[in-house]
Amino acid sequence: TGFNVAVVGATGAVGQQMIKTLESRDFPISKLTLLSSKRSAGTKVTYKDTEITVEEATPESFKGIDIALFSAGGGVSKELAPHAVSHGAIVVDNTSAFRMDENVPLVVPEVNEEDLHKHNGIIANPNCSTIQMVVALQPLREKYGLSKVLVSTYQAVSGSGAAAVEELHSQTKAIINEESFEPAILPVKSDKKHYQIAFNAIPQIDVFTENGFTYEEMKMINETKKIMHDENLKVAATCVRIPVATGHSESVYFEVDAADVTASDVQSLLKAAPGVILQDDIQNQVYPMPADCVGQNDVFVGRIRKDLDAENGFHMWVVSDNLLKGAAWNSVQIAESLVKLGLVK
Ligand code: 11C
Repeated sequence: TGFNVAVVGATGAVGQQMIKTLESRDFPISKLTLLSSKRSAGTKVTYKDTEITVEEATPESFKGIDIALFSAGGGVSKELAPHAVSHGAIVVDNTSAFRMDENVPLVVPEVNEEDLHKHNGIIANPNCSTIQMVVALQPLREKYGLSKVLVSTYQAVSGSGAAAVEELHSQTKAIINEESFEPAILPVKSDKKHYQIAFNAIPQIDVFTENGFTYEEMKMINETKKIMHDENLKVAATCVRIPVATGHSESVYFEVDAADVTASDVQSLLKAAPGVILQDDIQNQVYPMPADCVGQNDVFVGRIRKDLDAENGFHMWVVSDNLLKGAAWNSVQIAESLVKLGLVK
């Protein structure tokens, strides 16, 4: 016995990971329906030794579906998620379409699982760079209070999709072979200019907003406040794309309310925190790196140290697989929480 589950965007970078995660978690599924755009329909995907043919997603695809995991872009979610809900499905949406909608809970189970009770059919999965940061900050916030967060990211190209990973590979080869190439995707496919990503760092993820921050930076700021239910939390972000295929890294500076907290207190707390693996032993050069975190569901934290000037300030380094905890795993984890809380009909 189990649920009728649909994955929308089944052939994409995140959709593929969702299918693998449902399988590895042994999620209780009676029937798995795989949906995509017309272009990718017909693709065959193996799930638990069974071959499933991907079908074109239409409003009628959701008849009889209990849980629909969406990761096919904001436009598809806006169009089809309401149809899924009207057919009685619960939607877990991994796009930015509904994240800031006040009727839609924005959930990271380690932080605000209880918000699931307030759902109206749609639950939003936050942006990847937000998720890994709030998992690492939440235990500190709970115990010591949190007043300020300043984050700089070092984000992998797979956050921008499979074509961006291909662009990193082809540019790297071209440069090594001293061949010419024309950047066409990064930083943002739809923006006016494109820049080299191989052997480079691009301080633009998503397009710019009117205040000088990019949308990616504003997602980290607004989503963190919403997930933590704290409009007064001070948050600022600088998001940078680096030539890593998968695994986002973040340098996070934060200030706590409590006095006399030590770096070792922070280490002990994070060592025991759900979803966190502490890798912090500078004597032995132990710290997290994206190459080591690919394929793992956890959030890895290291380089914890006290600021030299600010009494309540700390620095840490946070790394996670952006396609897993940042996307597919957090979505499946939300589905597991919905089942656990008895919220799926
Ligand atoms: C990136 N964070 O690394 C983006 C990808 O809002 O779900 C995820 C975009 C989103 O480019």
